[in-house]
Amino acid sequence: MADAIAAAAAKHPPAEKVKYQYGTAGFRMKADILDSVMTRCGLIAALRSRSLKGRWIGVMITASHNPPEDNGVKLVEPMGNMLAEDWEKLSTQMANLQTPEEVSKFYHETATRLKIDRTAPARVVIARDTRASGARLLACTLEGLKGAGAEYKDFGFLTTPQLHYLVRCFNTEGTHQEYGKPTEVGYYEKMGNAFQRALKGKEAAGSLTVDCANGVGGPKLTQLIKYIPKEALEIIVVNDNVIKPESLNVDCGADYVKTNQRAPPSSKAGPNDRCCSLDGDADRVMYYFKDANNVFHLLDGDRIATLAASFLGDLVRQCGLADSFKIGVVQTAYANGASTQYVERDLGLQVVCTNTGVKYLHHAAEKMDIGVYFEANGHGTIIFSEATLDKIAEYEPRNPGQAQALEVLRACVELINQAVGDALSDMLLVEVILAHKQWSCNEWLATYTDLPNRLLKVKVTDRGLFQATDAERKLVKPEGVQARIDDVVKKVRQGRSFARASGTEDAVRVYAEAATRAEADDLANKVAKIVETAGTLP
Ligand code: 16G
Ligand code: MG
Repeated sequence: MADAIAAAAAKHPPAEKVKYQYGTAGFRMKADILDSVMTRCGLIAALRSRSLKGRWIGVMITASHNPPEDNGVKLVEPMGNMLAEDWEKLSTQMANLQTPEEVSKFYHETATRLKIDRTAPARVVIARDTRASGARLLACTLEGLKGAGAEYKDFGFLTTPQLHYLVRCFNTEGTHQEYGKPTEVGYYEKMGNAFQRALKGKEAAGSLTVDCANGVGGPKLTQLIKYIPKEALEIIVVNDNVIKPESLNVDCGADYVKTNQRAPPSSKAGPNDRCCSLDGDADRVMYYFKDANNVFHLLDGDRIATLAASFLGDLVRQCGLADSFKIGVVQTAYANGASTQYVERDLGLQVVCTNTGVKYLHHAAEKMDIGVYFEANGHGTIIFSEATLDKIAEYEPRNPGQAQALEVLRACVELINQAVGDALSDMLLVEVILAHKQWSCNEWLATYTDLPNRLLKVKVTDRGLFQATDAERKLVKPEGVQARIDDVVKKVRQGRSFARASGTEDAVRVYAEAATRAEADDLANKVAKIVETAGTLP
């Protein structure tokens, strides 16, 4: 066994002078320096599975919204969660070892230290997005899996959430928590059925145009549409060119729309046409439309969270279950202050703020009966605690009104991908809610008014100097910087601003919001200046 592991590692030596890091969402960098990382992730995935006595672990090869020449890999825990933090560290250590012998030694020493039975079965589900480098990197990963003697199932091209779905399905097969059929078709059937049941005869007003970022979401949405009757919802798929992988995320996709605050240039949507954009691996979604005056409006993750929280709140009340469980909303510091206020004051729900990154929000939501979690950038989902799920399943309605609401609630539970944020699932949920409320995007937008805000990126000598606390809303280091930020913030009406080191790029991000656009811009610039001065070493 020792030799097989060293032999696998020997096939792909690490790139010279590169420091690899399992970041916020796995390893992500230029694809041409990832071969060694993939093989070693194969080994780690196998070991992780063995540490859990052969439960299925997921490996997703993707770099999400990054440019086409990048790629990456992330590992998925048995219930579809992101990799446990101590295993992120092990992955980073493994990726940075130099020789095959060191890799083999690390594998065995880790197994011994963590009391992992090396003869236990190792089971891994693997998939990739549509990047040109994906086939090569898959082969590198398989080398690691084979070296470790793992059993694996390669599902070819999938969206990231589909892979998370499959992992959860395999691990819950035959239990009372069975999540679904562990096949790609099983995913479409589950979504399609749940969507129709949740609609309960309601129809979406007008069509929905979906920009798929020229990524894997395109062909997968085209499959999913076969399970959705056109009378219920007409979906127009655009930017679904996966034959030309160099067009991935270029001038389209969720990140383009969020960053540029405009529709993709290729968009042919007319006034009031409902549109949304997925990112490259379809785990985040952004809604938007142009109004009658051709003004662009974004309906981001905050909007999806508020829409879903208010709808679920109503449903739970209509079922007569209002006293049985509490709905909470999880946001990050990037959530617009107006959305936080809307949830707390208008919806009367609790808001929790966490660090940026899906795993932090997910963990916070797991502590709630019903946890609605979304980042402003469109990552997110809703999770129901086990006790909540049992109660919803067992509840006996007392009148036809309750029965109706309960059916919709149960269908929504099925429709929502509880393994991880899923652009396709989130999109169908939004469509269900808009259909029930008979709302257009205008009415959705009118629920509250966003505070004007500005996001800036500041280049610094070492972003590691910037250490934050309080869900990344306050800097503890460099010393004195937070006091200077507080000073400029307090002079601005409804001012709020924070700076945090990016987890994915070599930069510090500055966010500011205020009562007016001019004040928000001015505040952002002032805080950026403070950060720049503190972060530039003489
Ligand atoms: C990653 C995270 C995303 C987060 C973003 C922040 C996942 C799957 N993705 O893309 O949640 O918003 O990083 O990037 O966790 P930043 O640290 O560069 O601002
Ligand atoms: Mg993504």
